[in-house]
Amino acid sequence: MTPEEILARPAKALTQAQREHYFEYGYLGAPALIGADWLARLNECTARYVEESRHASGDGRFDLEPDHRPDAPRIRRLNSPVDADELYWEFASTGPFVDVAEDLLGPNLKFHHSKLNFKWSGGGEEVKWHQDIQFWPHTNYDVLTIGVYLEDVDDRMAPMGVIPKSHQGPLYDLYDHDRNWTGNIREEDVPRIDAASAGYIAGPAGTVTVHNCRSIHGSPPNWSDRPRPLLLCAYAAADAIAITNLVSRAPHGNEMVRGEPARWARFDPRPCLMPPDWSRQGYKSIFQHQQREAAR
Ligand SMILES: O=C(O)CCC(=O)C(=O)O
Repeated sequence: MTPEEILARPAKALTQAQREHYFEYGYLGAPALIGADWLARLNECTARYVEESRHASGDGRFDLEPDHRPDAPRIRRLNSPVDADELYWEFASTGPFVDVAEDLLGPNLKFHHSKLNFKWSGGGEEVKWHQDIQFWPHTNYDVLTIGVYLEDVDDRMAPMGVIPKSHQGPLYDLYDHDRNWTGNIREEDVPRIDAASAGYIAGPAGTVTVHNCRSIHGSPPNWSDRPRPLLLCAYAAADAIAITNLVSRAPHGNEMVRGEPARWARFDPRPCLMPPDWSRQGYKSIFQHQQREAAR
């Protein structure tokens, strides 16, 4: 569907101005969109995983910072929360994210994957500038990621930043010159992206972030004294078909969450960089790639 066709449909969760902002700038922030009930359930569940992480090794469910300790957890990410706990799947497949996705992608929707980035207090690691679609190419770019801050996030807590209108610009090379996947835009390309123009999305707990899969985004280290938990779920229009098998073995990868599956794949002529073949070694998290831990 074109943006005009999508905008002509009645909105379910967003205002018309928020939808228009997404199509024009490639991202949006919707303050306090997720209600107190969902937040309380998600936070109660998340607190259990923080407890579990104290004795985790960091090789599967959790991505941990190198100095994580049982008495002082430092979690970068809970990988694929929808597979860890039924509550996260209930939220991702039936909660308000699905309405947000419908407002921006139309009525036929697939879930792709999820992650819960904690960005711990006292220096929780930065996410360097990158675009998502090179990690998981699809036949077109009607693919986006929706996030919700589970706690209040102010400007000092490393909110997510997005470069306005970068979804309409080029896709960048996320390999280094030795053809190693780094998962971030090369240093030499950063001056081209106008990082000073980034819009940073802060807000009270329940604030929703959305960014298109081509939008350049990232976030600085969190030097505040509070973690910044951001639950992220990626969705695709039903006719955007994943080109790689990244989520093909995930229980909910490419699962329809609303509407009808596509009978015809839709192709966008703009080329997409292909990621490495992660089917043998498995995908490491963006933090491990960007911090060059994946090759160790
Ligand atoms: O957590 C963030 O600030 C950004 C997350 C992100 O871009 C990612 O995990 O791909």
